[in-house]
Amino acid sequence: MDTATSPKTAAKAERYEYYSRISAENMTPLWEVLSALVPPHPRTQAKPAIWNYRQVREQVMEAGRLITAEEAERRVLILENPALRGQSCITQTLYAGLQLILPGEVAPAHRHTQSALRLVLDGEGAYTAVDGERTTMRRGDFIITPAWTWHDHGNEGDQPVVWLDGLDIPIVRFLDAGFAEKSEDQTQRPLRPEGDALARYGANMVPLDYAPRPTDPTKVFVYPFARTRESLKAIAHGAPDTHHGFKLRYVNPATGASPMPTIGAFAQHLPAGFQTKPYRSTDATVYVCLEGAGHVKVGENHWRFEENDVFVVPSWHSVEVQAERDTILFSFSDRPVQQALGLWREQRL
Ligand code: 1HN
Repeated sequence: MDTATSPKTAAKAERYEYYSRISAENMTPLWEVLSALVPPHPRTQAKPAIWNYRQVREQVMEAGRLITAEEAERRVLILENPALRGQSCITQTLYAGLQLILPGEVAPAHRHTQSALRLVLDGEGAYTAVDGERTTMRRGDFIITPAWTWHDHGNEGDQPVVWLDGLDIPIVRFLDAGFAEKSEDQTQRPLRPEGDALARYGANMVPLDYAPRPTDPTKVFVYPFARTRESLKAIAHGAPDTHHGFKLRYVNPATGASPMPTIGAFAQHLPAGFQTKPYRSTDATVYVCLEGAGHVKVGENHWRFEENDVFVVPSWHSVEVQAERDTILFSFSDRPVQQALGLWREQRL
């Protein structure tokens, strides 16, 4: 039969002619896109990816010769998911970047509705100030600047300092809920001495009249790595969890919720030689190796990782980690958002 005039082809041609007519009214047929709209399981556009710090460190330093922190406002190389180039995101919902601050520089004070975390990777002597209190940035420290908190950074030491930024920029962009404001003061005047928030809110106590709402971010804006590391080492007895090793989540100590409502953060210790069983969850996760080295399999990708390497596990991709040495991984994801909406799922494979 002549396919050009078969009844099936004629019906299709009639449909397409119809689609083009309704398109003029900004309408489109659901039945052509339905299965893509409600897939049987997450089909993310994001791809697994890794950034080897050893390979990119020199390019981060090069930015320090091209632009000042003040001129840039924030001197950051954005880590873009290779399948989402141009969108400033490392996953569908999260942004990540490597920020450099040189000795003597300041990154001026501002605030925005986006929430941010920092994970200190390289160098010493910098500080971040959050709502009037400074914290000295030490390697592995997990520091947060919750939504609408004033924050600025400075480097009063003699070494370049690099940290990983993680922000909920794509989430806030999706919701069209972004606001930002620059401070008149480049650098915030300290309102409290360093360590005040940790003493008031991070020592298993809170001020007498402190009654946070369940979604309030924590007042503890720094989780020193020395403490995290001590806990991870102290719980490493008995059998590690088959899929996670010895893994803890960071919390707002006053509520038990995640430190910020949009980003969850985790730290895990994998003893030397330990291999995790494959695991997947719906929260695309950014991992950073703080100590040790090993191999990771994400979906069909195999990589070796070492200290300061950053890798991404997209939604519903299986992840398996093999630790060559005693290894500590930091990770963050949008899990609290998915849990609040009743969407989060995980599977131990
Ligand atoms: C920001 O405020 C910082 O404060 C870093 O260090 C990265 C990316 C986009 C928007 C704001 C910072 C950022 C950012």
